[in-house]
Amino acid sequence: MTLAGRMFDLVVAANRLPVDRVGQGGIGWRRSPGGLVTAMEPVMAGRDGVWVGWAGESGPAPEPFTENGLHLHPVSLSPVEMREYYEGFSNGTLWPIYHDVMIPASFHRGWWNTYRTVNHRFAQAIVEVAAPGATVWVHDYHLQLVPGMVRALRPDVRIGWFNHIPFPPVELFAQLPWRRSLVEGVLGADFLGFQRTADAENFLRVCRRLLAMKTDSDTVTFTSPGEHPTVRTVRASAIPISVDFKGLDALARTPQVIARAAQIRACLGNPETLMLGVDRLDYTKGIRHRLKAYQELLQDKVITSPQVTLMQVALPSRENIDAYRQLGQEVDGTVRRINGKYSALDSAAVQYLHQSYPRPEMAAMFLAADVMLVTPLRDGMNLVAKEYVTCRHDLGGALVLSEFAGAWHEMHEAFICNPHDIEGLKQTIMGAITAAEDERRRRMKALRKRVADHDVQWWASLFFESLASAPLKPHRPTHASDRQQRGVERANSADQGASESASERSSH
Ligand code: GDG
Repeated sequence: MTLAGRMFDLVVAANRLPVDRVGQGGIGWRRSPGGLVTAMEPVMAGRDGVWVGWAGESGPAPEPFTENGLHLHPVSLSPVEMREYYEGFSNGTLWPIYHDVMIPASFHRGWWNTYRTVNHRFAQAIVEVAAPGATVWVHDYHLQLVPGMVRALRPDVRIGWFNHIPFPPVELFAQLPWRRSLVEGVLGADFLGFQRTADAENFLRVCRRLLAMKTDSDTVTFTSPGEHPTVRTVRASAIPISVDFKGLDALARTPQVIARAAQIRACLGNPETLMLGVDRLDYTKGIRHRLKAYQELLQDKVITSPQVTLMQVALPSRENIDAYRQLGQEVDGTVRRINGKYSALDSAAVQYLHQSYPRPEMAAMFLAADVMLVTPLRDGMNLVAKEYVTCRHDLGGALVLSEFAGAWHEMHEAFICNPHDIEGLKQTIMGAITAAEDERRRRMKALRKRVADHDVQWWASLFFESLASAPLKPHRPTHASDRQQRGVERANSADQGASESASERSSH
C-alpha cells in the first residue's frame, strides 16, 4: 500500500526502520533485531503513526509503504553517508564518548558535516509527513540535531527526544568539538527522555557547566540561537524503557515455546546448569569479561563441562567498523580456546551462535536457561535482562546483572556483579548457580512484578504524557539573565571545537 502524500498526527523518527530487506535485492521485508525496534514496535502497533528511518540499503530510498500494519517512510543514505554519518560520527565518535570511552573516539570534521546533512534530511522527511500540530518523537544519538531542525521548519509541532544510550559525564562530553550544536540540537525538543536519572543529570550539568545555561531541578532554560531568539524551558527526565511484558509472557507460555525450550536443553545434553548470554556483538556488552570468568571457573575446576554449559548468542553488529571486527575475532579465538580445552566429544563448553533468531526461538532460549548472564561494561538499559524475567513464568532461572546496565536501577533482586572484577564476577555466577530454589523464585517473582508494572506501554504512555504537559510557551528574551545567557552563547557560537573561545574553556 502506498502512503505518498499522507500526513500523520504521530511521527516517530529513528536511524533505522524496524524492517530489513529479505535476501539479495529481495522483494520482501522482515523485522530487524535490536533494542530500539523491540521496544518501539509494540508502541507503534496500537497507534496510527508513521515511522521515518533508513531502510538498511544505500542508494535511493524506497517509496513509503505499509508493512505488518506499520506505516514506514524511508530516508536515503549514500554509501559515503553510511560511512561518515552512521559508522563514523554516530558509532566512531558519539558511541564511544557516550559509553565511557572504552575505545578511543575519533573526531573528523568531514563526519560531522555529513552527520548534519543527514540529520537535515531526516528533519525534512519528518515535516513532510507531520500533520499540523503533530507529535514528533525523535530517537537516539544518531539524530541529535533533528529536534532543533524540525522546530525551525515547523514551530507548530510538539517534539520529544529519547536517548536510548547513556548520556556521558560532562568531562567526557566536553571532548566533543561540536558539543554546543549537539546540545542546542536536542534542546529544539519540548521534552527530553533519558534511561536513568544519572543520564538526565549529566545532560543538565552539561547545559549548566559547559554552556552557561540556567537549570532548575529537571529543567533547563534555553535561548534559541538565530535572528529572533526565543526563550524556552525544556524538561530532561528519566523514563526507563521496558519490554512488551504481556506479549512476550504470552509467547513464552505457548506449548510450542515450552516444548522447544526442553528440546534446546536436550540438544545440549541436558546440562545441570545452562548459562546463556544474548547480546549484539558490541564491546560495551562485556562478552570478553564473561568468557574470561567462565574460562577461569572451568580452569579452577569449580565447574565442569558438560555439567555446566554456556550458550552465547552474539548478534552480528556494525561489522564494517574496525573495533567490532576485532572484537569478533577475539571472541572467536577465546571460544575456540575454551572449546579446545574443555569440551567433551559430544558437547561444546561454549555454544557460540553468531546469527539472528526469530522471537519464539529467543523466548525458548530464555526459558531453557538456568542462569542468564547480562554483564555489560556500560549499557543504556539492556532489554535482554527484562526479556529474560518476562519469559520466566515458571519462576525458574537466575539473572546475573551488571551494575553498569541501566536495568540495574530497577532490578536489584538480580545477582549483581561488577564485570570488571573477574573474581567478583566468578563468585556472583557461582552464587546464581548454587542459590536455593526458593531464593531464586523469590527474586524472580519480584523482578517479574517490577517489569510487568513498568512495561513498554507504561514507558510510552509516560513519555507521551510528559511531552503533552511540556511547557509550550516560548517568549522573547526579557530578563537580564536571558540576555546574559545570549551574550555567553554569542561569544561561543562558532561551535567548532578548535575555534572555541578561551572563556568557555575556562568555565569547564
Ligand atoms: C540500545 C541500547 C537499550 C538479540 N539477539 C537477537 C535479538 N536480540 C534482541 C534482544 C533485545 C535487543 O535485541 C537488544 O536490546 P538491548 O537493550 O540489549 O541492546 P541494544 O541493541 O544495544 O539497544 C540499550 C536499548 O537500545 C533500548 O532502549 O536497552 O541499552 O544500547 O530485544 O532480544 N532478537 C532477535 N534475534 C536475535 O538473534 N529476534
